[in-house]
Amino acid sequence: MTHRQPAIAPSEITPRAVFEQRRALLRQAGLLGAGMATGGLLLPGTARANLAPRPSALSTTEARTPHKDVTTYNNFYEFGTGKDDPAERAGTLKPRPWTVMVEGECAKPRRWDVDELLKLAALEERVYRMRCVEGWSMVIPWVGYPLSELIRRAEPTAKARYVEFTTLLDPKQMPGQRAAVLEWPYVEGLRMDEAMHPLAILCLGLYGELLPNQNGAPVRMVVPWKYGFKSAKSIVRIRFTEAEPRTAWNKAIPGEYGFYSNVNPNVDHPRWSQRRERRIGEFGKRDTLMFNGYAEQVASLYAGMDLRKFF
Ligand SMILES: Nc1nc2c(c(=O)[nH]1)N[C@H]1C(S)=C(S)[C@@H](COP(=O)(O)O)O[C@H]1N2
Ligand SMILES: [Mo]
Repeated sequence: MTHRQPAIAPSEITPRAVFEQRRALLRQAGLLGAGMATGGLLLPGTARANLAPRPSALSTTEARTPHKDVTTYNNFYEFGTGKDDPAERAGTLKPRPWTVMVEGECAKPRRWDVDELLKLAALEERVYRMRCVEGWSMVIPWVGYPLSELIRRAEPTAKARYVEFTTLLDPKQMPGQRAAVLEWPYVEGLRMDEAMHPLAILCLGLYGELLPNQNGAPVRMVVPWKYGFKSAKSIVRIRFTEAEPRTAWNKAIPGEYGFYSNVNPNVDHPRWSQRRERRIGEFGKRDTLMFNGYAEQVASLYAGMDLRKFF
């Protein structure tokens, strides 16, 4: 290394305003005691560590993308189409109070408060490679647990073949919904076996803290073997269906975005190659891996399927 390593990484330095906002969020989420919130002993690092996720064997050991990049280089079209827009404009989103309706083909439909979801199962840190269809990637320490924990409790019927995820529809909170870039609300979907896979997580945080608004607060999906857009943000409804859900990107440009959207370097996007990617923070490009490097875990889900047809 030619440059000196600072004792504290820039990503660890928390501006006062961010710190105060984080404390308010944790208090709302019932994760801070009253004494802790007023006592002067709570350091930024302590607040961030408050979700206390346990490490997971399913995490990658690759270098994490800095917190700053993870929270300022985003796709969240509900706040504009620029990468900076979500961090600058998602302050209008109110992540509490928030509920998620779980319904459709299941014996136990139920509305969940997001604070119930925070306590539904043990929170894990899942450090995942994430690959955007646009050709960039990051390594993000998400906080969550397998979606299967929630699905099990809903007791899906035999007719439930797919799971549909719907983002909040509210142009007041999400001003980007006033522009017709996509059909709102944003909808995504998974086949039931994909949704039940242990790598597919219901995500409530990142870097040990609650999800920042721009990353899909208060609750989103994270599906690391698929292009980023399959991981729907700010979810208000999870619905079990018999028919394949009509997804936002498929509706917008069906020839470019199929239902499966598995990371696949052998299937070009109609307008560009998917062979390589730029890891945010690195110079140059690296090869994109089949299923984003998760082939060993997920390839069997697609055995016998023609992945050029089911792209
Ligand atoms: N509701 C909603 N979810 C969304 C998107 C969006 O525009 N709206 N963008 C998707 C895309 S293209 C990507 S790459 C990821 C980005 O997630 P991140 O900003 O937390 O890295 O979110 C996905 N989920
Ligand atoms: Mo993306």
